[in-house]
Amino acid sequence: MKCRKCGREAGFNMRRQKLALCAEHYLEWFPSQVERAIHKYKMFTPGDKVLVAVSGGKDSLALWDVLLDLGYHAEGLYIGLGIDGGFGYSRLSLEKIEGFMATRPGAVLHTVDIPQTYGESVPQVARRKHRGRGKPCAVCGLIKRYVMNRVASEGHFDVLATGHNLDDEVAVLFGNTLHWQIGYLARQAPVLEERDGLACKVKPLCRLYERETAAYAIVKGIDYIYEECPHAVGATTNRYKELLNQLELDSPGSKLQFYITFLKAKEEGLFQQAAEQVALHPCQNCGQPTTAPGICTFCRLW
Ligand code: Q46
Ligand code: ZN
Ligand code: ZN
Repeated sequence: MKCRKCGREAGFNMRRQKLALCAEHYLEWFPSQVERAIHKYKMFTPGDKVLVAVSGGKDSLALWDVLLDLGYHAEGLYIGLGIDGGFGYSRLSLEKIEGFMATRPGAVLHTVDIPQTYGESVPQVARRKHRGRGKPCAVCGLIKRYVMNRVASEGHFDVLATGHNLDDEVAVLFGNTLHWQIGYLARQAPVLEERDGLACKVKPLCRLYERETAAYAIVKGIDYIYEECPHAVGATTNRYKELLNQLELDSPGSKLQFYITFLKAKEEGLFQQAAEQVALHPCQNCGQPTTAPGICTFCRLW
């Protein structure tokens, strides 16, 4: 295989678009794809302040790296969940982020440590609340969404960017379709506009495959945490990912096709009825937007 740009030996083959590239040209191609998605979905402009949620994994660090290289004003946010899993998952994640920061002088990181700030780790709160049948993910998701939104609004950020890649998006889409969760389908999008104190959320990697973000991180020399969160083991989305990988193997490009045709159908008005939004009002305790009467679900947790 030869690189399409320079004819040298290609190390990367994107079968979905029959594109082979050498390492040097891969490092040009990947950011150009991110930039394309930012423009296509009108995510943000160079004048905007972007808060990137970083977990220490390949996707979020690759995203932060690309946004900084592209010249965007992108600050990081790390949420310490207090998850150990026998190998110090949270500690290791932060170490990777700090390692990344050392290569990026001037990069700004905001850190919110949940056990230090609220007195309990995510698994502890989940156990106390008996939510989610032994899995802290429901509580964790709620806490992360809350903290991200609070930091974004207090820091006057224009958008909150997450590292969700195409595989993540397609797995969620598959699950939502399998159960015809119309409300979730109506809300799944590369951009969720700001409303009533809820920060605008964007996913600039939504059209890039997981293996492509991993390749970018490796070639760029970004040291990221390989281990998944210990609670992700056996997650339904991982099973969907395996199924979809099988499909992709037989028919390259099918994941991207599934996602893009879904977005197109939505643009044409599918799910519009379900897109009607529940009214939000400020929580009586913390002022963050909520649909719950009186006090928000986050404040109720503590
Ligand atoms: S929700 Fe669940 Fe994740 Fe939180 S507890 Fe780990 S797997 S980190 S995306
Ligand atoms: Zn080349
Ligand atoms: Zn509240």
